[in-house]
Amino acid sequence: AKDAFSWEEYLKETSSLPAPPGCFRQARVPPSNDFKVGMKLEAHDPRNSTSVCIATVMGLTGVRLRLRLDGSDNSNDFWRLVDSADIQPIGSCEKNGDMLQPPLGEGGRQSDPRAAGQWERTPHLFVPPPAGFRMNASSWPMFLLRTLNGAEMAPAAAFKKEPPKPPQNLFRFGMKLEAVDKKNPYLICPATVGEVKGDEVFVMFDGWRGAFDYWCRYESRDVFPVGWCSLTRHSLQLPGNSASLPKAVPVLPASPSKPSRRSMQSPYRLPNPLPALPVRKGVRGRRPKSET
Ligand code: MLY
Repeated sequence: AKDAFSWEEYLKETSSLPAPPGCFRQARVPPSNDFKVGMKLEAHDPRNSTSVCIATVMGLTGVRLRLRLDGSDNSNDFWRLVDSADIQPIGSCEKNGDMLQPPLGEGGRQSDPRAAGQWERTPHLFVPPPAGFRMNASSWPMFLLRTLNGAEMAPAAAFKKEPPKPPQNLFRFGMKLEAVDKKNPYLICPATVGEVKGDEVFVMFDGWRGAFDYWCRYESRDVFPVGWCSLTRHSLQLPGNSASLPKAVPVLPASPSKPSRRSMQSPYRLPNPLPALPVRKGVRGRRPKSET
């Protein structure tokens, strides 16, 4: 179909190359997603990564899980790959001699005055109390056991081993990839490496004028090789339709020898007629802005 996104055509249109798979901390062959909605597991609290909480699988998208910490509201859902080191089967925490924690923050129950002083005494299991549950130290453990008892726990075999880090940052300026939009983390979008600095990579979302761009480490689990979404049957966003260039084309470019980051972004579905934009060429030959 004309409006279906094709990396093959897009790479041609933008004279760009995909980042090779060896750049990424992702399995060469994506794992299967053997989770089911409603299953419970243990997850590191994204807002407090040292604490491990009970979470429920709210949805499946490709090989990612939409997770919600039990006791947290629906505004703090987060997404993890089935081979993420941030998730583990129920019981792992106890096995390791760690304590399960209630989720942190406004959505969590820590702010509930009824909970004051209770959490420190919470045993290894934590499940949020139902509304109106009156916590007291003696009924709490029983409640936890009963609630987990009725729940389906994700089987150990569903958790896949996290792939190893590539030995070094192999990303280079201008390479294309698929990346999680951190502001809308259910979305994976076409993106371009805008800069590389040490172990960090600047991820630029094609056609979004920089509004969603971010720096991440090269071994981030939020970046994927071109083709990943199609391979894992995750939906891939279209590039944005903004030209990603200054609105007014400067008469005299400030520094013609240094291509701006923005000029790397690939116009996709530009308005017709096109504004007089500098011709994008020689993407492959360009040097990174900074390699130090
Ligand atoms: N409604 C949001 C969605 C933006 C998504 C951008 N990603 C795909 C880079 C907005 O328009 O701000």
